[in-house]
Amino acid sequence: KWEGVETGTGTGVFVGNVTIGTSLSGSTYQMKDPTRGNMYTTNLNNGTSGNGTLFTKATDTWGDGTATNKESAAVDAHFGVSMTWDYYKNTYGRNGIRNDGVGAYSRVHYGSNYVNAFWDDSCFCMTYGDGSGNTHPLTELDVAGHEMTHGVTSNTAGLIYSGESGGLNESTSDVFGNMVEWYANISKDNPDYLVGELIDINGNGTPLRYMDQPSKDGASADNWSSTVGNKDVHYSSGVGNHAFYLLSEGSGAKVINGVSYNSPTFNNIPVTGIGHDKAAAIWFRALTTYWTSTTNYANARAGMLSAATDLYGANSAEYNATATAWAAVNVGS
Ligand code: ASN
Ligand code: ZN
Repeated sequence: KWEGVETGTGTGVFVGNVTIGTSLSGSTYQMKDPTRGNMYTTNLNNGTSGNGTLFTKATDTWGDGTATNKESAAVDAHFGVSMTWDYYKNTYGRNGIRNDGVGAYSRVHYGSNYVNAFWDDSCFCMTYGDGSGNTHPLTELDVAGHEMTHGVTSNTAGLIYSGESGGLNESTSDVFGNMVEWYANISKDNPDYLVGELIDINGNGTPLRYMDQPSKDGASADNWSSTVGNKDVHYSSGVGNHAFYLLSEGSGAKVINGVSYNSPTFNNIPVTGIGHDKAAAIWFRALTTYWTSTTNYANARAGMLSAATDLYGANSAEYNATATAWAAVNVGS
């Protein structure tokens, strides 16, 4: 600990009670973390432009877990950036989104009834709405990891946000968003292969997306087809999400942390998983070493095979599982 660096306590809407990195300026605490690239969190207070106002207060205790307390969503967002920062740093040695030690900031309470969250390269920041009725903020951990990963993708492969490369871009954000959940391992937000399962974006308790069988959302693709690149990138992402699930957990039915999954495959090709940590390591190496702005699903498979060779060897179980997982979503054979 050094001058000005503090550890605060917060209660988020989704994370529950956590410690967050803060700082002390004079006698005022700030929601700003010098230990993670000075990342900070601001209040847009229903506005839709500008940097927002840095969260500050006289005590280092933030939020109460309710969405009406404006600090609660900020605690979730701030904690989400912390865990994403720590995941990339401690897993891959990546020092922030650009690997330059600079933290991205978060803006919460964007607009009114805004049911989305987004990353913006130009402000190097992410933004969260308060959801339907302004009572369902979008500040879940896997959403924070998803949005920050858009920054990582922009600064590495640079996958163009349309067609198959756009689906792969979205899938990369879903993959690492969920990896952040596994890394943080919070009991109030159990790690899973679902995206946005706590934010109740559909109003009926269902998640935004499912990686085991993406078509469960009613729109996403389970497998590659020649027209999959015509879908919205949040639906063509299903091909990549399904491949990641299969590479991690394998095909068929499974219960993990109390959640039931079922992952049928293209042509019933059986897949044996290698675990999400190895699957993510192969994905990350492909993203940062082999993929380019125009990488489609066939190229994604090729890049991951090269990455698997680098990490585990040419005839490794991990290489073979990567080949089979992509074949099982109709990419290569
Ligand atoms: N939440 C969405 C996403 O990160 C926003 C968008 O459509 N770009 O993909
Ligand atoms: Zn996205």
